[in-house]
Formats: sequence, structure tokens, C-alpha cells
Amino acid sequence: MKDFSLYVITGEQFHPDRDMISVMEDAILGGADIIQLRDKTGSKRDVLEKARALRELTRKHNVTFIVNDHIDVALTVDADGIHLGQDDLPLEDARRIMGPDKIIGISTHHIGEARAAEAGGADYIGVGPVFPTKSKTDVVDPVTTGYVRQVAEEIRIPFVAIGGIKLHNVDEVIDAGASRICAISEIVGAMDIQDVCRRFLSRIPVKEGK
Ligand code: 3NM
Repeated sequence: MKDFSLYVITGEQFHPDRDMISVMEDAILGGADIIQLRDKTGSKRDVLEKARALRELTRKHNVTFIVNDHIDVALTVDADGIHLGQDDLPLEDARRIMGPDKIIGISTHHIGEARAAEAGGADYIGVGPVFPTKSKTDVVDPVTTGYVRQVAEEIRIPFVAIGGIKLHNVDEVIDAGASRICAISEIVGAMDIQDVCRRFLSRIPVKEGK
């Protein structure tokens, strides 16, 4: 997959007065290089409509587009990939449906899950929640930067740190070895989304070849 630095997930509850597409376009203009549609409550039709709009937006800006959970929606709009939780469709079934070229990302909360995802052919893993977060209801206890460090040392596929990451604590996550950061509330809930993205990016080490 195309490498990335700043991963932004939709979180419409954090911007009740703003349109989701304009919020995500601001994130992209600020430098977000991968976008995920995460919608746990909408009907399939709603999710499909949002996915189509985000697909169009991400194509326009040449940014990677991932759909959370809804594999049928991901395929219908030709998203670049899907993101799965530990209780979603197993990786090997998802791979069979998505085909060899689509991106499959998996949330992991301990090293055993990270090893299994890598061995099973995931393209990247989520590592979190690093800190407490209010953006996810069925969330496990914070895994701390200790888990980030463990993954940085052992796992060879790309990983993105997630969960409660803010401008005031991102340096701890980078120091633990993360080079890809994901945030919802700190970015989509901001007054100046582009500025927050640029500030995050200024803290993330630049990758070779980018
Ligand atoms: N997944 P915020 S934490 C969607 O640990 C999600 O797998 C997590 O939102 C995981 O940046 C999380 O607002 C919520 O804390 C991230």
C-alpha cells in the first residue's frame, strides 16, 4: 500500500454544525493522506451515500480511502480498502472477498493480535487505544505507549497509533516509535482543522521516498 503519515477517521458527532465532506476536505488540505469512513449508526443506504461522496473527494485529492466494517460498501464504491475490528469478518474471509490488491487494516490491542494480523496478511494494523478515548464505545483499556514500543520493535508491516492522541501527547507516541498517527476528535472537532493537521504532521518524522 501507499505509505502514509496522518490517518483521519470521520466522527460526525464532533462537528454537529458542519458538513462531513467539507470537514474531511479540510483534513486532506491540511495534509491527511488516508481517510476512513466510520459510521456505526447509519443505515446501509446512508453509509453507501457517504462512502460515494468520500470516494469522489479522495480521488480528487489522490488520497487513500478506507471503509470501516462494511465490506459490501467498500467494494461497491471501489474504496482502496477496509478496516476491521477483532470481532468483524476474519481476515482470510475478508481477503477472499476483497481480492489481493485491496488494503485490509485491522485494529489490534495486544501483541498477539498484531502477530496474527501480520501473519494473516494484513496490510497495516491499528495500535490502540494508546490513551483513554471517548470516540469509541466498546473500547478496551488504554494499551499505553508500551504497546506502541513493542509493535515498533517487532512488527514489520505498517502500524498506525490511535486512541486519545492529541497535539499535547503526540510526541510521547512518536518517541515510542510510531511514524503514523490516527486521530478523530482532535482533528474533526477542531476550529481550524487544516492547522491541526499541519501541526500533527510537523511532529511526525518524514518517511523516505515521500
Ligand atoms: N479505534 P480519538 S481508538 C476508532 O484502539 C478507534 O482501535 C481505536 O478517536 C482502537 O482520536 C478509536 O477521538 C477512537 O480518540 C479514536
